Amino acid sequence: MARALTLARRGLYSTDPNPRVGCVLVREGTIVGEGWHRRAGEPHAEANALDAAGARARGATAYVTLEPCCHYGRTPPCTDSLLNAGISRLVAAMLDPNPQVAGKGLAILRDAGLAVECGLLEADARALNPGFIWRMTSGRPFVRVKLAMSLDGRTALASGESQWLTGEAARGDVQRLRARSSAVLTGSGTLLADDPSLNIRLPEAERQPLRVILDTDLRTPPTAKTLRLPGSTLIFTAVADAARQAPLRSGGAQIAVVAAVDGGLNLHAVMAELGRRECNELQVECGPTLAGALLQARLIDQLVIYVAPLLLGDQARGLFQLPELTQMRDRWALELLETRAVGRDWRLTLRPQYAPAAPPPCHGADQDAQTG
Ligand code: AOF
Ligand code: ZN
Repeated sequence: MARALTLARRGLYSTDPNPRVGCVLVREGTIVGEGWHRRAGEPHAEANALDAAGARARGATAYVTLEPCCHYGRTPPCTDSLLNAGISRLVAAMLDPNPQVAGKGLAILRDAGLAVECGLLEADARALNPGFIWRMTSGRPFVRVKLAMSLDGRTALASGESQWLTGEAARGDVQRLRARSSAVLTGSGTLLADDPSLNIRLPEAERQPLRVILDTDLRTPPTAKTLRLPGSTLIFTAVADAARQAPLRSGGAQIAVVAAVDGGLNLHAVMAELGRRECNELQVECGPTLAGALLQARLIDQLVIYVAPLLLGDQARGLFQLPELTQMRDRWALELLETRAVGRDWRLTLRPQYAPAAPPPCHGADQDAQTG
């Protein structure tokens, strides 16, 4: 299964909106075939592994990082292929949260007489697909907010100048976080101040994530750099007036209208629409206004903060615009998940404490997880 997870990781930048999945076929202690899912529309991990194994798949055990599908999507059901190939035992790391599968894949294989187990290295399998799991279970993307700050917690000078806080290695790391995301989102404030490209400039990136701008009053200029780059841009606004939208539409942007609340957009409506557009992981790179609004809406699932070894002083801007706290017990508590050095900077990965617990573990994991 560890090998299957390694294979699945090869799809980190390319399977979207599908999950990253790997499969290893073992017979008499020998690997007879392996495969991974590369891209939506192309064969699933199991199909690739079966193809590699050929006749040697008969009687083998299949280790798959996700429950095999049992439905016709862009490709036929993997349960059929596994049965036709004569697999005798199947070990899955986790159930497929897709309601079209959700336990039915394992039930079909069990009913057909295979020995079926689920839950092996489940935590690792879940960590591979936070966005897919989140979207399938809640209808909205997994929201990762990336921020960069000085050691004294400042993101920009009072003038707004913020380039370049972090070093080259951290900026490369951000490129990789973008590359694994379905979409990269920013607010109109950042767009107007920095004119960011929001794209991926990595040789290994096979696709450009959707670029998303939250722009309540439709202030985005049709000349914005991000609109001219390959890939799609989606602007959320409260402005329903077609005449005001026209210059941006003819500049190539898609526009979605959502209601305004408290001077900003209804962020839950934005996330629901991104979920409908099959957005798994959403990377937010924004200023303090949007970061504060997302936190207050309890829509931040993960915070990635790069800390640069420099000081900007107390006149510089902070990370989150939030209502003043008058008592410590109202503080925003964060759980620190990881710290690591990235070049000359530090990367902190955190989870706001309000985040709901992970979905329950695989059914049957307790009775079936005894695999050698
Ligand atoms: C598997 N193995 O490698 C993947 C699975 O449109 P399709 O045919 O690609 O189906 C997509 C759905 O199949 C996806 O939502 C998820 O439930 C499952 N993905 N399943 O058995 C794989 N990528
Ligand atoms: Zn499948």
